[in-house]
Amino acid sequence: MSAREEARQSAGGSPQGADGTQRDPGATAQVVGGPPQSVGGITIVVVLVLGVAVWMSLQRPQPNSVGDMERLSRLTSGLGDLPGFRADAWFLPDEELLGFVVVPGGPFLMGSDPAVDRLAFDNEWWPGASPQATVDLPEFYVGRYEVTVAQFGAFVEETGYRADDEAFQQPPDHPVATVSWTDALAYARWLETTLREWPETPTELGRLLRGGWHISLPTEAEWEKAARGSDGRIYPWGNQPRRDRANYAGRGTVPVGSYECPECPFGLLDMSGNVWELTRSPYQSYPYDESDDREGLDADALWVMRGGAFNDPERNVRTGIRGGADPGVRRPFIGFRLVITP
Ligand SMILES: [Ca+2]
Ligand SMILES: [Ca+2]
Repeated sequence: MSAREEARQSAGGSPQGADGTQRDPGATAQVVGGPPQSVGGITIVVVLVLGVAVWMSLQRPQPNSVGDMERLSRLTSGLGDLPGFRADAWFLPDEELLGFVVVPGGPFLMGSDPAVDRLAFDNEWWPGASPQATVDLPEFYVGRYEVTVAQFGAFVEETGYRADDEAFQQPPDHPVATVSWTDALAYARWLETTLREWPETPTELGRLLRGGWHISLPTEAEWEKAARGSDGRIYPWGNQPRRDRANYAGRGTVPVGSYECPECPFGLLDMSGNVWELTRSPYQSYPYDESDDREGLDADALWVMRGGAFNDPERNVRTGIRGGADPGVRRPFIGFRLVITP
């Protein structure tokens, strides 16, 4: 048994992760603990980062089979009238900022207080006197919706990127899933370049991207602030679970934005449920600290994912939930949304 499995077992929660050790899609990761930092670990991280860089370069446009390209052409050419999305803009949302909304700079309450949130897992508590902490973030932009099948399909069609066929099994306006952390970042990088160069990119977005801002996955702090705003609420809409506000405890994904949520901060939809959302934060114990995100990683590293999915119980769609995904894992309940940050 690996150290991580032991940590999972001893956590008292479900001992499984989204790492292929469990086939039941309802059993999503609850991860506790992590390996100690070490010099050897840092070396492995360097090797890992280089390995990923080489692997990414190999993933750059490669022709897929003729059959693959024909299938993808059919996918996107048949989507000309997808309501709410722009066929002329890679099926991004038909909104002023192509679906991105601003999250103003300022502090928010991160983590979970088990005295307030009785469903909180202990990996959501901060060490020390208070189980929650105030974290201050500068302004950033976040997608109102999860990235869709059509959006990811447009990227694959345009670049020949090798994705898993399973990513295209759901309807075009559903969140894309069965994508890995690497797939998600590849899409983000492509979209950043594409929108930086496109003459029709909305002025505000173009200004950001040409000014050096980047499109990426959110950090888990960015994700959590976007999901719960500044008042420490347990769910995006308030402190009680609501089946009319998010797709959870169900059987499958639904089109993004299907559940209205007027109470949700920043007008964001599906932060809870539909699909788990990958972040660019490695799984580490709290206190949350972005500055050490490259330390202590080794072959056991996980990426934090947030928000729960269509097949999770209410406990897993709280704003404080922290799941973990192995870097290469692709699952039908794990997807992502994007941010634009300085
Ligand atoms: Ca979600
Ligand atoms: Ca960290």
